[in-house]
Amino acid sequence: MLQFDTIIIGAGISGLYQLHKCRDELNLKTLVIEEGSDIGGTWYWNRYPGARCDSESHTYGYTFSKKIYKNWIWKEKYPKQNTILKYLKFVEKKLDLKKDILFNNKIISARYLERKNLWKIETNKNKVFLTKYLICAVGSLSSANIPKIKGLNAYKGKYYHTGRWPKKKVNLKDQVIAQIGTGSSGIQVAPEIAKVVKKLVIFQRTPNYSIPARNKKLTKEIINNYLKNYEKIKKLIKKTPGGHTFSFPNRSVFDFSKIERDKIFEKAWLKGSLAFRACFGDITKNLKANQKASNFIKEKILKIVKDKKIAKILTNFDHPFTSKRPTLNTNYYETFNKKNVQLVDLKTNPIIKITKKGIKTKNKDFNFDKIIFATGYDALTGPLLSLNLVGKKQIKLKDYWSKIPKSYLGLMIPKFPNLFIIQGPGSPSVLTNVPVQIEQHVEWITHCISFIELNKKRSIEASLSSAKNWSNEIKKLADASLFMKAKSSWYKGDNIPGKPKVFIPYPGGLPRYRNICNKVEKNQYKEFLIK
Ligand code: N01
Repeated sequence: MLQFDTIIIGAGISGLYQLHKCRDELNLKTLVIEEGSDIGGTWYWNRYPGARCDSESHTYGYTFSKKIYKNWIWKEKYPKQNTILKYLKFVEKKLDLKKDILFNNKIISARYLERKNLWKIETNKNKVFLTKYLICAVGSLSSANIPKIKGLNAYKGKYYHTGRWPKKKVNLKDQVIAQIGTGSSGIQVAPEIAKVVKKLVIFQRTPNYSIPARNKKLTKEIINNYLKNYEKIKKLIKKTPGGHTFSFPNRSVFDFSKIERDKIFEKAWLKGSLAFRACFGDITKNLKANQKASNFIKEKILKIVKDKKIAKILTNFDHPFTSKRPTLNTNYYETFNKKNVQLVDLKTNPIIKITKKGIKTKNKDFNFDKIIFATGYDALTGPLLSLNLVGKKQIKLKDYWSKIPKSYLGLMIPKFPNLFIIQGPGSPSVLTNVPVQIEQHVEWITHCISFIELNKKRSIEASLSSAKNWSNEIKKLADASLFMKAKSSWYKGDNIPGKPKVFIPYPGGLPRYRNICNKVEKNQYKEFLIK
């Protein structure tokens, strides 16, 4: 049985950086195990038409190396899936990472052997490894959720999930296609496929707020400017709550007249960015202020969509703006003006079952050549639970997390020694521009392992009391936020039957979180049990 110092699960943005740090900085014998046939993580699996990031490209990547930052040119404001893959391949080559990655192996179990102080890892290809440190770099949005709709097995056509899109081109040309789901993925996929299909029927359960992305080619001037400002950008994205370049101003929605306020909203709408929510400091905090932003977006949609009935269904919001993940779009609302696009409101006309030929709703039987599920993920906890982790005293993670995903800082779990999580539940993760959080996590984990090794310790484990306090802190912050005003959201586990209904990520913002993590490190991990 091959033994390593560190095994990292996942070769996405986090796994690649963690490999570099463990292997090249700590000189640990390190292996990455990856289910896919290549690197990329999220950007390997999400190949659906229209897949694009909604963080601005010059902030979406690694900042740890000036050389890497300055030698890669982003050509568009928002990078598309394939561009991000190319970028990651460029980084991989620079750091020579592939030689330590085992592809096409899915972890089927990971068990802590107490006496040996080693993790035993098994893959679906019957490979077994031992390791002292196990680092889960499995992503927060990688467990695709295909809802259990009656009849799916009987369906004769092909169906796809956006997050598991095949490598081989999916032929959609002149076909009749169903799309279920209108979150970030659905909003991106619909306008792209509407261009080629004979008919697209979009099944919407809840309308989402979406701001125009206004993607564009970057001019030489913009490119030179961001390259020149590498140090500044690197500092700035560490200071803002979401790891973007924008922060929230002090000004309130109520400091302005409607005309003045709408001018500010209009400017942000025309610019196109997630920064729309930061037009005023109170949009994400105060329901009444939030309503003003919500009304502005609603008015815009009502103007774009020509059919009044459809426009009404698209604006029948049941949650405050930003209480669920806000999205950016390219011609999403305009798509509903096309003759080949139809919207089905699942609130009034729910799906009864999937049939051999298509979908039966309360009011109609549809035939489809293919069905696209843009139905999201078992977010944050799902990817970790799928590893079948077993900690001290044979405790299964699935049982340990049956009521709440207990962790400290989202980085470590009591009873699971030497197991680290990047982007885990209990960390800011999905509420941030992901690579910024990833770098912070990878660096914290690297320092922590270095501390254990230098001090010749056997193991480190989050204490029960620190995990309990951390859950309370998350609850307190979430309860005071607008996130809890959403009737149903994957931030709270509402989208997966049987999942604990608690707010999962840490909602206190990156700077506050980073300070806490830094303090823990400076105090030599007092909140942890070290042996
Ligand atoms: O998934 P989602 P996503 N019947 O969960 C609907 C990141 N991301 O893949 O709102 C009918 O947001 C569900 O309806 P409802 C980003 O963090 C980023 O779109 O639950 N409908 C919803 O409309 C994002 O937030 C980017 O009522 C069902 C949709 O499916 C996260 O990934 C791009 C249903 C799911 O939306 C997830 O986004 C893509 C059912 N049984 C993703 N079950 C960018 O950076 C679910 N739905 C641009």
